[in-house]
Amino acid sequence: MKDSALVVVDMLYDFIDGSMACEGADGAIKHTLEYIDKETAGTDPDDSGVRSIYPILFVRDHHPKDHCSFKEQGGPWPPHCVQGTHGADVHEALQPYVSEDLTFFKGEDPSLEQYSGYEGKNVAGQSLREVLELLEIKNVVVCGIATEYCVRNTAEDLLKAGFKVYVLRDGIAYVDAKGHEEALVEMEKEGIKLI
Ligand code: VGL
Ligand code: ZN
Repeated sequence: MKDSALVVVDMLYDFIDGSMACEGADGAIKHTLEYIDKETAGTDPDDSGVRSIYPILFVRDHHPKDHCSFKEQGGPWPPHCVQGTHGADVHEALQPYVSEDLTFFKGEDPSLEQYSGYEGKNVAGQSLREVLELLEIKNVVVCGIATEYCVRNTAEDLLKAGFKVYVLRDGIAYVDAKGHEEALVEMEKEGIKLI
């Protein structure tokens, strides 16, 4: 698709095989890699014959060690994605596609839960939203972890902002199977396309 970007949400070790290992994470990474390969090396799916330039943006949960979402602070989660730890790193299979300008950090404020990557910031202080606008993106494909939390919130914020939003059905992993299925149904109702 023309004017498209892929947003990879929280494909980070703590959500893959760490303190919050999610169901389906390995499969989601594999599918995402296949999708990237197809989109960057294959023919354009809208058949215009023109290969699109397809930016890949990464969202990273990036918490201080006393973040309010952690159990010790009264939050719902075990400590995860603590700044400077391996658990906060993007999976190595995706590293070749990572660039600093297109990496957006969220959850850095100790007193704020931030599931959506939409207002995540890169090192230059630009938000995901700003960069998508600068790149004149109209269609956003979202994949990542976890369906019910960061994927859903990011996809919904993008939809509200006027982007066409697609979620890679096989490129997502989840905390809870029922929550995952419910989130997919809700997202579809709202106008997010599952592809
Ligand atoms: C997430 C729970 C806590 C997510 C992040 O990436 O979905 N979930 N922090
Ligand atoms: Zn988090």
